[in-house]
Amino acid sequence: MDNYSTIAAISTPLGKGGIGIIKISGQQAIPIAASIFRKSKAQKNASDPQQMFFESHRLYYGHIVDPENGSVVDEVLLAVMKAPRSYTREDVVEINSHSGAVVLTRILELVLKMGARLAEPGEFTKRAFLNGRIDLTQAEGVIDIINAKTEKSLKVAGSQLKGDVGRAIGAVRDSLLGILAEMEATIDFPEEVNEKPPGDFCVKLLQKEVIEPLESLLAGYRAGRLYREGLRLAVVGRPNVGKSSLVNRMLQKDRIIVTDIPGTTRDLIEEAVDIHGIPAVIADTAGLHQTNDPVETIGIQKTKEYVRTCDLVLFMVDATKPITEQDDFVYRTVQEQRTILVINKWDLVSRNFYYPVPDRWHMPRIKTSALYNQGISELKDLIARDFIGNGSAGDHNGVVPNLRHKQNIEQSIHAVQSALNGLRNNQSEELIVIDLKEAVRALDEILGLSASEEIIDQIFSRFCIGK
Ligand SMILES: Nc1nc2c(ncn2[C@@H]2O[C@H](COP(=O)(O)OP(=O)(O)OP(=O)(O)O)[C@@H](O)[C@H]2O)c(=O)[nH]1
Ligand SMILES: [Mg+2]
Repeated sequence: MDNYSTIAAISTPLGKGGIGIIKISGQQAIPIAASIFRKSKAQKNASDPQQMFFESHRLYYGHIVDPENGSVVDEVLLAVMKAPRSYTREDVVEINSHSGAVVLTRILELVLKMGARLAEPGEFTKRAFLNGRIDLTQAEGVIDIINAKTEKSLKVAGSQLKGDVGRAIGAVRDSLLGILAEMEATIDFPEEVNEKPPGDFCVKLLQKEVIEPLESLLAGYRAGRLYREGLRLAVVGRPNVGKSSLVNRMLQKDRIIVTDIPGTTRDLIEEAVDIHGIPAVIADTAGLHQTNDPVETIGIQKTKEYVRTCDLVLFMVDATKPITEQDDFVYRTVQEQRTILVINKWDLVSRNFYYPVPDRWHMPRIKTSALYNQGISELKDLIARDFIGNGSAGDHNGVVPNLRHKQNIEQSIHAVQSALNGLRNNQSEELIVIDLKEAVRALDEILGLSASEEIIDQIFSRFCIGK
C-alpha cells in the first residue's frame, strides 16, 4: 500500500439514511472532486472558468455529474479542507450525498474512475499518523471510540484520543533520554565528569521519574481494562432455579423464555448488558444436570466450555430447597472460577430464613428474587465492586493504556530494572546504557516512533473502511 496516492472511501454505513459521506484524501482530491462536481450558479466564479478553485473549510452546494454523459447523479454538499488543516493533513474533500447503497456506490465509482484508489481499512487515520498529526496511541483511541459500548468506555477512549497516554509515555521517555545522555557523557568524557554521576543519583531518578510513573500506568491499565474489553458473565445452576428469569431482569426485558418446566433453556444465549458502566456479556445457560437427552447434553457441554473462559460465574440455587446433589454437581463444574452464589426465590422463604451452604463453598453470596426484581441492583453492585474495587478506579482521572501499551511498558520497566541492578553493582556504563536504550525503544514503539510496519498494519487493520 503506497502512502502517496489519493484515496477514497464511503465513510458512513451503507444503508438508507439522511446523508452519506464519501471521503477523498491526497494531492488529487480537489481536482478529482472538481471533475465530477457542478457548482450551483450562485457559487460560480467568473474569474475561474473551469470552476476548479475551492476555498478551504467551506461548504459548496451543487450536483455530482457523470462527466461522460453529463447526467446528474445526486444533489450534494462538498466540504473542502486543504492541507495541512485536515484529518489526514492532506487535501481532503468530503462529498455529503443522500444516503443509499446505490447512490453512494455510484459516486464512489466516479471518484475512483477519475483517479483515486479505494482506501484500505483505517487508511485515513493511518495517514494522520504517518503525517505526524497524531501518535499511534491516539490512532488506537479512534478505534476505541468507534467500538465503545458504554459511556465509560467512551470516556477512556476519548482520553486516549486526546493524547493522554501519549503524553504520559512521552514524559517518561524524556526523563529516560536525559539520564541516558548523562550516562553517555560519562563514557565519552570521563575526565570532565568529576563525580561519577551514576550511583545513587541515577538510581533515585530512574525510580522516581521512570519506574513510578510506568507502574502507575500499569495500574491504570488494570483499572480500565474492563471498560475497554468488557466482562463475560455466565449464569449457571440446575434446572428451574430461575436463571433465565435473572438474565431477563439484568437485561430489563423479557428476552428469554421462562416456564416452570425444568429444562426450558436448552441452548446458551448471550446478551449485552451494562453493569455500572462496565460493558458486559451475560450468558444464560441450560440447567446443569445429568441427562441422557441428546439436545440437553450438547447445551450442558456448551455451558461447561463457557464457564471455563468467562470472567465470573453467577451460580444460582433455589432458596426453597436445601442444597441437592445436583447443586453440588454444578458446584464442581464452577469451583475453579471466580463465582458469586445467587440464592434465588427468596420471596418464598421468611425474611430471617437461614440458608445453609456447605462449608467448602467459599464465595460471596447474595439473595435475590428474580420474579419480583429484588436484589438485582445489589448483585450488580457486587459484580462491579468485585472487579473494580471500591469504584474509584473506575472513575480513573488517570490514564488507561491498552494491552499493547501494557506489554511495552512492562518491557521498559524490565529493562530499567536491569539497568538499576547494574548501577547498584557498579557494572560498566556501557552495559547500563544498553538497558536504558532498550527501555526507550519499548516506549518509542508505543508512540509509533519506532514501531515496525507489522505492528502498524495490525493496528490499522482493526479499523473499518472509510475511517
Ligand atoms: N417465586 C419465585 N419464582 C421464581 C423466581 N425466579 C424464577 N421463578 C420461577 O421459576 C420457574 C423457572 O424459572 P426460569 O427462569 O425458567 O428458570 P431456569 O433456571 O432458567 O430454568 P431452566 O431453563 O429450565 O434451567 C418459573 O416458573 C419462574 O417464574 C423467584 O425469584 N421467585
Ligand atoms: Mg432457563
